[in-house]
Amino acid sequence: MSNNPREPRHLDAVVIGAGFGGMYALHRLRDDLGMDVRAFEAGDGVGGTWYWNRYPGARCDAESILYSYSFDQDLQDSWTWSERYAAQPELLAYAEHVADRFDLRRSIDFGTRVSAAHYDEERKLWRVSTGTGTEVLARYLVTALGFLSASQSPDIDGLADFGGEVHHTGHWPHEGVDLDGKRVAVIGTGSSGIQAIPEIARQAAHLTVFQRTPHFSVPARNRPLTEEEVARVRADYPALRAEAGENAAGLIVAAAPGNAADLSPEERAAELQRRWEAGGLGFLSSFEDFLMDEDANATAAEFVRERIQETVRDARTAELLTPADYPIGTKRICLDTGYYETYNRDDVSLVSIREHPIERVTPTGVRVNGVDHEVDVIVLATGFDAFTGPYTRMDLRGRGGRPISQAWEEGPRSYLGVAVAGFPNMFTITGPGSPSALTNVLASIEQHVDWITDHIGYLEESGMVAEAEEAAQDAWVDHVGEIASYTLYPKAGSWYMGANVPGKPRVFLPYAGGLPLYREQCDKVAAEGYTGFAHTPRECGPAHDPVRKNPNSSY
Ligand code: FAD
Ligand code: NA7
Repeated sequence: MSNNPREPRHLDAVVIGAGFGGMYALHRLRDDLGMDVRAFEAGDGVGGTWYWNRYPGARCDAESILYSYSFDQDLQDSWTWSERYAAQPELLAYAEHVADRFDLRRSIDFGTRVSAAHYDEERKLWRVSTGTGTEVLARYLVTALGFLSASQSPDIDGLADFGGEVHHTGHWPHEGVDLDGKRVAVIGTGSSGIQAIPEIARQAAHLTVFQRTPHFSVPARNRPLTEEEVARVRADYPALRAEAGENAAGLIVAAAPGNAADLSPEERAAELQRRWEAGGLGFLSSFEDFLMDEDANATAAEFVRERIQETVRDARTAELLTPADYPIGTKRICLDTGYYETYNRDDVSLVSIREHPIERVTPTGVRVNGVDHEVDVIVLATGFDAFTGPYTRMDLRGRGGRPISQAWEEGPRSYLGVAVAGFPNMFTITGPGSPSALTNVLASIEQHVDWITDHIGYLEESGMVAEAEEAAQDAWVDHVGEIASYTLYPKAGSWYMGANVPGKPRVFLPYAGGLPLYREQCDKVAAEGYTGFAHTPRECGPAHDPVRKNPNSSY
């Protein structure tokens, strides 16, 4: 450590974010590698997504028994999920339980947003600055920023001058919002809107939904887990995790009976009906080629369209709610509880803003096509600047002071979704080019963090600095694009494609090859000595701390 009093504190590693990704990274680096690690978290608590997204109806749509950590058997055995899909308070309580159990909070600065992280090329250290004035130096920068943490608010004239309350689902007030007897507008009908709308309708005097694009939604069929189910899961947990580990999405779903064309029309209908009744993301596995073949996909899309028409009584509303111009599943499929039924209520109206976008927000409401819809509260369920937003909103600079926004000008570039050329010793959890968004994200997080921890352990032992090579990165970006091109995903204007953010390059952001294939490739890279990474000597001088095996250190 330097004797210079103005020299910032030296750490081995900085983790940014204390969601499920950052919490696990902190635990592995601090407690398994014995590194001096500090995590910085903008929120005042752990949990990330489940700390911020407290809107009515917020819950996971990967089943809780799998949407949870698997790395610690005792943790697994000590937690009992109450429902098939846990609601936000239970997910947050789980994150807090994990933080307590592994004593994570002592290594986290809460309420501390990282404003800048610059790589000091000469010293081979990351200089990290926060909004609270802290500055530290660290050998490793581990970004656990979340790929859905940068909320996206629409640029609508007059919104700032609205006289009532405006809340984004991704920043829901912790004390809740009293919607009783209020006239409420919800703008946006993606997963968050579709979860919130039935709940808000129950509370509000009147709900007006402003819809730009109808999304496909499948019943969640959420329910409490029975004691027998919990006991069965507990007895079989390792086997269940192993089974999920072989699934492309890290989930347990019944295998598809084949490609759609292999089945008769009756068999196709029966398969879709069975999965519709079972509820959940397994609907996407009705056919092996569900997300690859237009005809297969169209069969499933038509099935859902029929269910919408059947459920929604008003013909015009049903028509507006029926997606028509993109394949099902290529915008993130939504799971709902009574979403379509909600439009049968007299106190709920739907306004399409497809042909006539919102003209402006007035002090008392929302104007569309010359009609003023008077409301007291506006809920923005308008999503996130996915994957890249959390990076580009921070002053993140690699070698030569190059900002990440410049490196990613034409779309993000990464090697394996965990490293970026020009950003040595920076490791990204669920970064662009990783499977994350197309999987049970907890499974992806565990894979990423374990792989990154192994790599950092290797660098510590060998005294090296790692940087993704441009050629390896180019090949990975091509591979991500090629795999996406075999699917129907690029056919929708989705956040997977960056299409929800004006001016954002249209690039398919996650890796669509599935978690097992991804894991295989990462393992191969590691087994072969981290191919695709340039490893250069750290040349540790007096100003560069060697690893201090001090798991208890904090400052
Ligand atoms: P996050 O939970 O997003 O945590 C990132 C943290 O980093 C945040 O707390 C943020 O405050 C912090 N941060 C970001 N930038 C900075 C900075 N500059 N300085 C300091 N702190 C910073 N995934 C599933 O698999 N299944 C689901 O059912 C599911 N449902 C979801 C529902 C919603 C409404 C949303 C928004 C996401 C959902 N996801 C789901 C995805 C979810 O984001 C991941 O499952 C997971 O929680 C991500 O964990 P994370 O730690 O990577 O990121
Ligand atoms: P999504 O899925 O991006 O949905 C956002 C919704 O908001 C969607 O219907 C958008 O319409 C709509 N939107 C976005 N911007 C505007 C503007 N400017 N005007 C009108 N409507 C707009 O975000 P969610 O929060 O629902 O879900 C994100 C993920 O979190 C989800 O996939 C799960 O993985 C969890 P569009 O479809 O773009 O026309």
